[in-house]
Amino acid sequence: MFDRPASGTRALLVRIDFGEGETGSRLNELKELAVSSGATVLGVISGRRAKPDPAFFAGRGKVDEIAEQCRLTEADLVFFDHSLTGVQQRNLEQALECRVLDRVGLILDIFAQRARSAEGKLQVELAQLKHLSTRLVGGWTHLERQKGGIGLRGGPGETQLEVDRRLITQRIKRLNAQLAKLTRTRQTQSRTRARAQVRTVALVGYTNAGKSTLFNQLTRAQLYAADQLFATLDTTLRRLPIAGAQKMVLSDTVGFIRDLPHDLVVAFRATLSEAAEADLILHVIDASNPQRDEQIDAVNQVLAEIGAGGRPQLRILNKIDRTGLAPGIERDGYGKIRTVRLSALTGEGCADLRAALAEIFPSSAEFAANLSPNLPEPEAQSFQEDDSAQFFSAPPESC
Ligand SMILES: Nc1nc2c(ncn2[C@@H]2O[C@H](COP(=O)(O)OP(=O)(O)OP(=O)(O)O)[C@@H](O)[C@H]2O)c(=O)[nH]1
Ligand SMILES: [Mg+2]
Repeated sequence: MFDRPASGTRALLVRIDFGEGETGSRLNELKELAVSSGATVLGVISGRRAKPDPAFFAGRGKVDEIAEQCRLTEADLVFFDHSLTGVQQRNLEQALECRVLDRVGLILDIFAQRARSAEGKLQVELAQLKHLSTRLVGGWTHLERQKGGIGLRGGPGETQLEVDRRLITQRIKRLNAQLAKLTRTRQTQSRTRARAQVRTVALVGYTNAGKSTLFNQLTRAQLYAADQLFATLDTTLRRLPIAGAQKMVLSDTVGFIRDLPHDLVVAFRATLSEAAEADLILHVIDASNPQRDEQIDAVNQVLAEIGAGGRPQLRILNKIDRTGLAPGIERDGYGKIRTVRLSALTGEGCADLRAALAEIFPSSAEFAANLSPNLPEPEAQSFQEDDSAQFFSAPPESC
């Protein structure tokens, strides 16, 4: 049903500059996205325009150039690093005689390939359907209008478009109901953790920043970490034992990206709730990436969107082994810890992060006074080891 590039798809990439200035790193990211989806990149076509053409997005000359390149390279697919309307996508497919996918479609495709858990799969399908429902336009053969009688609603008089819309709406409803069930389970688990006075620490960051590598380094887990975008999709929780600190669980989750499709953020709200409700967010930053400031902004924007903008945040400047930065803790003018510089890969600076966490969540009385006044006070109920043990598995000891 969905427009998925098969692995080995031969793709051309298109990026038009609408006056954003630098396009080099954006093009690199587009290439990484395309490769992460399993495509082979044949070439990149860039251009410049004042504003998108309503019918073809690019100008007529540029469309001809892309069509020519499609013929020469025998491409099967053209990725546009932009949002295309349904009409633009259809017109481009007709003009280029080639499949066309936009940035949202591409990200959704990668998510669809990576989803493993039942919840992840439901969330991706929901986002795909919402995306699809906004793009149903006539003109694609499978969506051709059928002849229907005036005034007839439903049944044989329905147009194919209406049938498609109705089916999609029904499926969205069903998916929402299934997801709501899973969300309730997640809420029960998180209430149990709160009752057990377990602090929740969430790893959050731009895709490929090194969250899973840091998770593995801290918990001795063996999560999949790879030099590709969106290696992680499902949330994983694990106990994070640190001497002198309160009981903590650490969560690793999906990475963020610039212009993350809103439907995807909404669909992933349940997964992202670990971050939204965390006592502390560890914002992992790839310090070696020249785009790190833009990436920090993109992450903060998504955090705000999921209601986590106000959560206490500690910045982790990761990959210092590539930058020449020294490991260590940075404090603000009041002595509060703001940043930890480390390398999740080599382990340098990880002891500083442990020390920082022990300082922020000391096992003795004053909870989190060092970081933020808006941390919730722990509830009075006692900790039930057996209750919470089912939600995370403990590594042998802290590393
Ligand atoms: N040099 C260096 N590479 C690192 C470091 N931390 C992570 N990496 C590499 O960066 C790549 C991405 O790491 P991941 O841990 O998968 O990143 P992630 O943030 O979980 O990425 P997604 O799950 O895709 O969002 C991998 O190739 C890691 O080996 C580091 O401190 N130094
Ligand atoms: Mg990851």
